Amino acid sequence: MKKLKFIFVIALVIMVAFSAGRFFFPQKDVEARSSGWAQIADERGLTEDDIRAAMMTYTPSGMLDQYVMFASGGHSGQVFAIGLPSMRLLRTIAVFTPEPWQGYGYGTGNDILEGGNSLGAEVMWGDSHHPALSETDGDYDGQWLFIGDKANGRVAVIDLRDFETKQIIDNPLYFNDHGGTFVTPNTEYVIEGGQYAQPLGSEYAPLDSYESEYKGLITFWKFDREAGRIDESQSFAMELPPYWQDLCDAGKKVSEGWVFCNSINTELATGGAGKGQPPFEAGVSQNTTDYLHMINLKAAEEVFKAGNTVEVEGMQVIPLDVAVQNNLLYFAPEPRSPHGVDVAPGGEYMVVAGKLDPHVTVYSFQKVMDAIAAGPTETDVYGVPVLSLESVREAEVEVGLGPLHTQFDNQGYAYTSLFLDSAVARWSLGGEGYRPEDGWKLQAKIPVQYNVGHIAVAEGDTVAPDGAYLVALNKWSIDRFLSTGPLLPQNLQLIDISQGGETMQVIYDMPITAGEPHYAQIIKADKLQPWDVYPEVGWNPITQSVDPNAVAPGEEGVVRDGNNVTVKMTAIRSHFTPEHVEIKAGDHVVWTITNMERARDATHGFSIPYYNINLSIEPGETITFEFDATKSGVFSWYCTEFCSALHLEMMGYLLVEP
Ligand code: K7E
Ligand code: CUA
Repeated sequence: MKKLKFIFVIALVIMVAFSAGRFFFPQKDVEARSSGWAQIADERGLTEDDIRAAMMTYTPSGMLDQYVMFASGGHSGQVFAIGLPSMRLLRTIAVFTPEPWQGYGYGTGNDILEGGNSLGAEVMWGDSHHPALSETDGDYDGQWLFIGDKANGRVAVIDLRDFETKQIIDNPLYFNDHGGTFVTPNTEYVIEGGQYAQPLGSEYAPLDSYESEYKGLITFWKFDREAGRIDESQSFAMELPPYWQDLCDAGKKVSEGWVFCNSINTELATGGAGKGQPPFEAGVSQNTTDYLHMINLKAAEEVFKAGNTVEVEGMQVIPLDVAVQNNLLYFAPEPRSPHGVDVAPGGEYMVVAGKLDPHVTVYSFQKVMDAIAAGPTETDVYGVPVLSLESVREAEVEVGLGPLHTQFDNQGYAYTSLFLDSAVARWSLGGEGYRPEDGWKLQAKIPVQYNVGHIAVAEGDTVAPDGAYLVALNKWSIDRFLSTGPLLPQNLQLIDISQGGETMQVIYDMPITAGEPHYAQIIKADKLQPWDVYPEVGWNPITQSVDPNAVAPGEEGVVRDGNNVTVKMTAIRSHFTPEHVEIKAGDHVVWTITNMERARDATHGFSIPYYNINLSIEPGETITFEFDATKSGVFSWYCTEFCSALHLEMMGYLLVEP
């Protein structure tokens, strides 16, 4: 049936092309061209599905993509901006790791990277995990992007006007995180859930004191939109039992004001294989259920504002007993070793998938509220009230092996990644406003290659998902690409989910040579309004305003004050002014360069050997860098971007006299 339909469509396309061609061109040309398509398909062994996939993704030169996907760069520490449906990599956004092309960390970006020093120690990489686009009324607004660093417990803020990182915040309480970042529906807070329990701050405590001295954690970073920065003074954390809080999601619409996190290791396992203890992987998986955490953020904010906190390493922390007394925290059992919790578009349902359970479990927010009102009758060992699973469960849907993460579309379907099956399951939400006619039921499954972790649907975690496309972020690619030795690329697969029912099709495989891709979010391209060039000449991208030290034409030169030398320089095709900078060994140099260009894409680079200076100065941008002239000699600088025909001549000499 599908085949017939396809042949019909192709025939129609050829007929239309043919008759149009007859009108415009001599008949012979059209015949040659139409037979050319079929011949190419034949020669390359392309199936009908392949041709359909090509037609859906092929993006001719000059045609722009419909969506932008912001994908975590894993332990590259960066974020990738990828166009959909072409799957073309548009930009690497430098975040936790220096990035040479953008000059990030080689004269610029250093302050931002240093802001992320971990308790004062220099950390020059990150394991970027979950990107979160800023939201207004639960919908992406295209203004800001946040991402967490699991390896070092940090959070970064990216401005989508110039796709550049503006802030890295180190959580002084914890050395790692996983449940970050997620935002509340109006981006009041950036949520950073913890992961591996530890004593708060940099304290030491032996593992046999785990139950009392090790703590779980969630941090609510207050985002100041006006300043474009996280405001640490308005941020707070909440102590949790030392389970391993894993992934979080903010409530939305009916559940706005609440935050949900899954957890593992309610067993309180501390490892110790070889010392008579079960190894971690067994110790952490003994219980048949762990605890879904439900946090009343609105009420927690009140407790924080009332000063009912303790200070640890400069952070305000709501202690666990205060959280319990103030009804800020509730638990409900969740099936074995869950990985994440995802809130449905209307906020009525929270979906949890247990890695060791073939079902997804759907919790009803209304039932949670009812169970809380009825008064929980049980607590966990730390005194946190536990709601019974029966009282809050809405549905259970068998989806397959190793279910992990869930996303939603605009047709009332949910999609869950199946790690062990290497597949994505589509299932219907049986609730009102979704697909009550279908009930809570598995609808279709599509194999992916291979070992899928997160999935991302276009705007699939907002209050108004687009559907259309799903990207599977696969950890293994095995046989999908030419071999690159024992280390293979990861595989992002684009899936067409527009047709509903049982139909889904993989339409593109994108190898990505950075691992491992964790989460991604996909935003409609027209919601992004990046600048073409910086708004005014002399712009400082850190302050997003004109820099008082910007250099105007005619102001260039070298000024000495004792051992302090100030260099003021302009750059415009194909010339740096001044061309010579003559200083003395031992000088401290503060050097400002303003790119005078107003033309789009007219970026100049700037590099000084030995001193590790390497800049990218975009049109209108002003950059200031400093160094101590510790070595005398002759250092030629040059523009590293091939900006014009006379680009090779865009150079100069730094002469450091002994
Ligand atoms: Cu890899 Cu969200 Cu850290 Cu799941 S995460 S797969
Ligand atoms: Cu400027 Cu090359």
